[in-house]
Amino acid sequence: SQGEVHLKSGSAGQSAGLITPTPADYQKVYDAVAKALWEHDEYEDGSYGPVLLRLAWHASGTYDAETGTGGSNGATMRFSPEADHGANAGLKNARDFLEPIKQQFPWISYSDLWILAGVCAVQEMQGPTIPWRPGRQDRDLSFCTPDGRLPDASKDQNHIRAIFGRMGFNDQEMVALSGAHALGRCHTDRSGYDGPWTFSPTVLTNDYYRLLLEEKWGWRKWNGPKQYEDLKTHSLMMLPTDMALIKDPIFKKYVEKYAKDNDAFFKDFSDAVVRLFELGVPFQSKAEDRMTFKTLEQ
Ligand code: ZEM
Repeated sequence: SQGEVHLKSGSAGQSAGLITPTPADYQKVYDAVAKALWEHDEYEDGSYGPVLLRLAWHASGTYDAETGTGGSNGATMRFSPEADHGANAGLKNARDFLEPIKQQFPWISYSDLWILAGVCAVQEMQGPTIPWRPGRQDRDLSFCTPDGRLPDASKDQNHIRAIFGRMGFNDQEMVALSGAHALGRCHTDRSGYDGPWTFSPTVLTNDYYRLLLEEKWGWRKWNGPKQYEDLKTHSLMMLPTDMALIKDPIFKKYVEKYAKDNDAFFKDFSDAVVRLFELGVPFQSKAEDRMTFKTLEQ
């Protein structure tokens, strides 16, 4: 039945056979991801964390509440056509990063591993604890979702509401999830956009909201897609969808709240990410069965 897997002897349970992995087994996977994160600080701004979080988000964000299709169950981004969807450009870096960990713990599904790695990325980048539970099963390419389910950064608040509404999120959750853009950067060879949102792209803070409100933003003058730059340093960026969060009065109220209160952001971000990461997963476990991981530092 679901949850029972073949644990290699020595890797977790002492004897080979069908047994259910324990939270301690999953903590070992967490630790391996966290260790690899710290070991591979040669990547970009010093961490694979942002791109790992983006992988978990793009695996989850294909969910369609009406048909129950998409979501993190399946890890169908391993396959064409989903791997080649424009929105997923660059995420091979994250999948390849996790491959040795999948080899080390062959009993975990890719789909559980990708989401666990997203949790690990958030926590190791000093974000809030993200409770997690296993139960995702890998599926074949016939479960790939059609292109176009992930948000298009050139659009406005109506698009944000349409895309995240399709997943079942409300306005407050949409703004809370967007705070992930404190992390990482845009790449001209992936999305076409360029640059980071904050000055500390490998530490999760509420800076995204503060910068949105406090900086002066103008269109960047360049040949790339329309994006904003901060007029003081010209080194930060905002996407049109980011700026929509302060153009829309309802979204803006939440931006103001999170800009003032990092604890409120962390709490709401964690709750919304837990929901995001579980969309469409046919769990047999209960919400109370979620486990929490210790960071390497703890
Ligand atoms: Zn993002 N995101 N995202 N996002 N995102 C990018 C990068 C990252 C949008 C979007 O178009 C883009 C959420 C919501 C939305 C992350 C996490 C989350 C990039 C740059 C774009 C264009 C990609 C590149 O060039 O590499 C849009 C339009 C969104 C909603 C309206 C949500 C929700 C996220 C997580 C909860 C992260 C961590 C990155 C940085 C990736 C990296 O490689 O540094």
